[in-house]
Amino acid sequence: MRIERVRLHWVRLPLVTPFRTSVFTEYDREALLVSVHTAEGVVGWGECVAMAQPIYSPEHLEGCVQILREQLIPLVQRLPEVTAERAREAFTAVAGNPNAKAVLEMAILDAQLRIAGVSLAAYLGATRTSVEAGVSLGIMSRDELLDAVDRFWNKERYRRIKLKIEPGWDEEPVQLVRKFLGDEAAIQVDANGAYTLDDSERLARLDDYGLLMIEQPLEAGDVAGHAVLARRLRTRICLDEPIVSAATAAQAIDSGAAAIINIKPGRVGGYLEARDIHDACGARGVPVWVGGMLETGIGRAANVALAAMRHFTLVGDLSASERFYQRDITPPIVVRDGCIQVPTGPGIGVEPDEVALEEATERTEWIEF
Ligand code: OSB
Ligand code: MG
Repeated sequence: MRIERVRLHWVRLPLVTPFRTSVFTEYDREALLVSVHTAEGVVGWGECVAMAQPIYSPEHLEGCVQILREQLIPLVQRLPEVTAERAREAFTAVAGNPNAKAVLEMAILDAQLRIAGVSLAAYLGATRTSVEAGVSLGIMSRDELLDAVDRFWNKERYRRIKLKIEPGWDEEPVQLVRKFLGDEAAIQVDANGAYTLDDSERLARLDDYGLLMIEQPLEAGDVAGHAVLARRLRTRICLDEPIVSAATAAQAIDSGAAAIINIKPGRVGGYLEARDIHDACGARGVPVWVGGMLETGIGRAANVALAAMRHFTLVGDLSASERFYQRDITPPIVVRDGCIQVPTGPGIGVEPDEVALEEATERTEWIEF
């Protein structure tokens, strides 16, 4: 494959409702799409899931743009033959910056698979043709929360509900939703690092509600603290923020800090590392699930393909486009009977809708190879 040029697309999509976590509130999804244009006449797409501000992770969108322009794209320009596997190898010359690496690797992989006529799911060795939908619900009022869980669990038959929590909003929403949905409902919580070990007793109160897991109770840097907390809780701990590679996943598991791993391709540097984490966790008997970053249809479709792999036995943050967006930039990803079909077309299996993309695009930039 030969790349002729790359295009950066700055897009902004308003969220249908604000998304509030313990650390940020989003009103719009500002995303960066990367398209790779090849001599073979094929275009590959990637989505950068870094946020506009470095709050959930140290990266931010404009930082990613700079790393792409000054570091990663030049590394790809120097490759005699471009493949996602070679780009990934070349990117090891740059420390960190997983979201920037992931978007370029994804666009290259999409182009390469389109040329080969292979779907991302098939390339990853996926074993399912559809995946169960899960929804992540932000911090909101009691009434809004009951409306939301009624919609997603009862009406749309999503298979799992995740509640964002923080000190002061933890046992209350969990108790409310458990009572409303009953004992069978699959419920988990995500604190985005809002607690400390001093909160152990308060977190242990959540043990009475039959949660699937608690995600990232302590700050990202405190992996060892999670191992201590795990001994104080019956609820299993899942790590998100600090897991950046198969090696960090293996260490978190082997040290007792994590019983479950949330895999986000952006956070770990791409779909190839995500696959390796899936394999490492599978080898340890640790279940994994695909996390979400409020993706547009581009990232969402690719995440669905990833979730179709064997060891993704827990429901991911995989929801319909309409959960976040009135109008997605691709034909909408839909949930039917609580499930999403795995795309079967070449590459990620979806493309932007030209009109919708145009409407959401604030500016673009071409980079010649
Ligand atoms: O911590 O899982 C998280 C969204 C943005 C940043 C961090 C997180 C999230 C979510 C997933 O909870 C939301 C989704 O895409 O469904
Ligand atoms: Mg999380």
